[in-house]
Amino acid sequence: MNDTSKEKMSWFSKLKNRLEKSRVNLVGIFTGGIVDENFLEELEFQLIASDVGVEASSEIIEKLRDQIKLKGLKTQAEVKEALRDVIAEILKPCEAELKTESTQPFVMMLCGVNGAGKTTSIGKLAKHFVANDQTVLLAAGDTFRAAAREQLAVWGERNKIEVISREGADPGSVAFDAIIQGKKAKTSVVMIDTAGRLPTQTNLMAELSRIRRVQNKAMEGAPHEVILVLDGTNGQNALSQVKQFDDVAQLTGLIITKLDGTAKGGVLVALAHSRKQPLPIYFIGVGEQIDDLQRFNATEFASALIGLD
Ligand SMILES: Nc1nc2c(ncn2[C@@H]2O[C@H](COP(=O)(O)OP(=O)(O)OP(=O)(O)O)[C@@H](O)[C@H]2O)c(=O)[nH]1
Ligand SMILES: [Mg+2]
Repeated sequence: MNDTSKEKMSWFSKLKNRLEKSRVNLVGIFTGGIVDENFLEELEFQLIASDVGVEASSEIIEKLRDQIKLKGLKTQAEVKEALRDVIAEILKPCEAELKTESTQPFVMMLCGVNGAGKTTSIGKLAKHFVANDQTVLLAAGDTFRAAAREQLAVWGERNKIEVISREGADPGSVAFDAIIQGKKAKTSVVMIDTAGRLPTQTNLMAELSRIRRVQNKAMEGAPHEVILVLDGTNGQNALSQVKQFDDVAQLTGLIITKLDGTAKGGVLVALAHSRKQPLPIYFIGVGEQIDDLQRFNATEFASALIGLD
C-alpha cells in the first residue's frame, strides 16, 4: 500500500504469480498461433472456466471481436493486449480509494460468510491506517466465540491499538460502545468485526441488519462503510453473496481475499459486470501476512489475470 514503485512491482509480481489458476487457463491458450474463430471460442471457454461468468465472457469476446476488426489485429500478442484493455475497462468502475477523512470517527463494519477473511483484513487495514498516521479502534462484534475475540486482540496488539471486546455481549452494543468511545477519543477510524454468517441463516442475517442500524444511534450517519469480505476462491458464489448481504446490510464496498493459491480471480470481472453501478473493490488480499492487502487497480489486475507485465 506504499506507493513507491519498487513496492508496487513486488506486489504486482506477487499477485501475478499467485493468480496461477487463471493463468494456467488464460495464459495457456496464447500459444502464438493464428487468431480465428476457434481461438476466440476457446478463449471464451477459458474465461468462463476462470470464474468470469457466462455473460461477462460473452461480452468480452464481442468487444474483442470489434477491436480485432477496428484495429486490424492479427497476432495473438496483439489480441492479448486488447483483451487486457477490454477486461480493465469492465473492472475500472470498481477501482476506488477508501477515504476515511470525511468524518471522525470514520466507522466501518465488515461482514461476510464464515472464514472469508474479515478479521485478518481488519488487522491488515489497521496497519494501513496506523501507517498513515490515523488512530484506530477495533470492535469485536463476534462476541460469542472466544477464539474470535482472541484473534482480534492479537491483531490489536500487533498494531498497538485498542480493541473493545465483551464476552457474550450483544454485538450491536459492542459496536455502539466502540463508536461512543471513538467519538470521545476523537479516533480516526473505528472498525467493527462481525461474526461469519451464511445468507441462509435468516436470524443471523437479521442480526447484521440490527448491528448496522444501532450504529446510527451512536453516531448519525454511521456506519460510513459496510464492506463485504469475499473469499476469492468461492468463485461465482460471490455474486449471490453480494446480493444477499446487500439486502440486509446495504453494502458500500468489497474486499476480495485469498487471491493467491487456488483463486481464479475472474470473479472480480463477474462482480464488476454484474451491476450497472458495481460496488467499489477497495482492497484485495494476496496472502495471510499483514502486508498482503493491496489497493485494487483495474489495469494491473487485468494484466495479472492474463499474464501480461
Ligand atoms: N491465503 C490467504 N489467506 C487468507 C487471506 N485472508 C485471510 N486468510 C486466511 O483465511 C483464514 C480465515 O481468516 P479470518 O480472518 O479468520 O476469517 P473471518 O472471516 O474473520 O472468519 P470468521 O470470523 O470465522 O467468520 C485465516 O487462516 C486467514 O489467515 C488472504 O488474502 N490469502
Ligand atoms: Mg473473524
